[in-house]
Amino acid sequence: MDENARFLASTFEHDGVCYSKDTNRSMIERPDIVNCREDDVFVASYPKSGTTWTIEMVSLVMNGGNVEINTAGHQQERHPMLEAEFKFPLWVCLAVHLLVLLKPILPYAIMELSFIKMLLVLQEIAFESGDGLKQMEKIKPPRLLKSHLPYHAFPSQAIRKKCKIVYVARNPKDTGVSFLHHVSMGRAPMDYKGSWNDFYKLYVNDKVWYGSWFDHVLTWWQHRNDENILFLKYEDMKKDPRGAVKSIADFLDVSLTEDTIDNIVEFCSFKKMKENKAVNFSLLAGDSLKHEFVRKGEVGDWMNFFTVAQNKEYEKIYEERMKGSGLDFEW
Ligand code: PPS
Repeated sequence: MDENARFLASTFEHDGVCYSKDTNRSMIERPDIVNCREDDVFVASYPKSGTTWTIEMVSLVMNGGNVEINTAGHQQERHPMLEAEFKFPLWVCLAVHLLVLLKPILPYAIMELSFIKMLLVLQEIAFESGDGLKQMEKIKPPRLLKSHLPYHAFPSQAIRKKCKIVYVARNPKDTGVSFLHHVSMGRAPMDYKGSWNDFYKLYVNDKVWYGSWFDHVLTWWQHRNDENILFLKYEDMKKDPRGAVKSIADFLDVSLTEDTIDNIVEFCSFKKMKENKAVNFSLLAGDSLKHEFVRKGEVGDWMNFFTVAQNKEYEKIYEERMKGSGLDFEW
């Protein structure tokens, strides 16, 4: 089986949108099953648009810039992805459960083995918070939650109750390149072994998780003026991170001192986020990943990947799909 066929075999489709099998299918089919509170806040996005970065900013704005809270646990535990439902092989589940049972009597030397440590972290982070629906019930309000769901599949209670939603979008070329690195990180389901040229075929044909970038971004864009939605762009955040923190604070009716804003910007800088174990995936996977999660964080990395022909084809699609939308990106 070629890599693209193997990738597609680990997905399912609903309403014409492709999803990873680690997505909660019942939630996609029944957006009304998610219990939302009026004070829930969401960060929504197409994958690889700067979601983790935005969540850190929103989270710090909500807690008044208290960075200690944000280093206490992995972001996935604090702000779970609603639709995540990670499915692990049976042997991993058995090994983790056995380890948890034996933990009190196992010698220190064994507990220090990196494989054992990894299983324990998996148990703490992935088993618990890898089920978004369960994890969100454990968090104290006001909750900040993550989702990559398209507007039509977003929890209907959140829309009806006018929960605040920060949507972040990134130009589709850099998003596509970042997406390739994500699916190729090395751990199933992110164990894609194809090249950029292979992945481009999936991307341009909307056969990647969460489907078409255009459908996703443009549908949310149509709601940009809804009172409960703040639409941000990754490229603007790069240029003016302070401005982004301020607009998030205004949107959430939080007043912050200038110093606090500076601290949030600093804590969420690319350099700091790359080192921050609570966001950079190193807790989940040690040093074994092929690509870092907080990888390059640049505008324009697509130029290192798109061929001239791919760029020409993509520009044409972009012109057609974005025409008249009033939305544009710098790349
Ligand atoms: S995910 O898996 O969909 O939640 O990924 P997401 O967080 O949306 O996007 C990951 C990309 O965001 C980059 N990133 C940042 N860029 C700038 N500044 C900061 N602080 C920052 N933090 C994360 C990250 O490096 C990924 O982009 P690429 O292009 O792969 O580097």
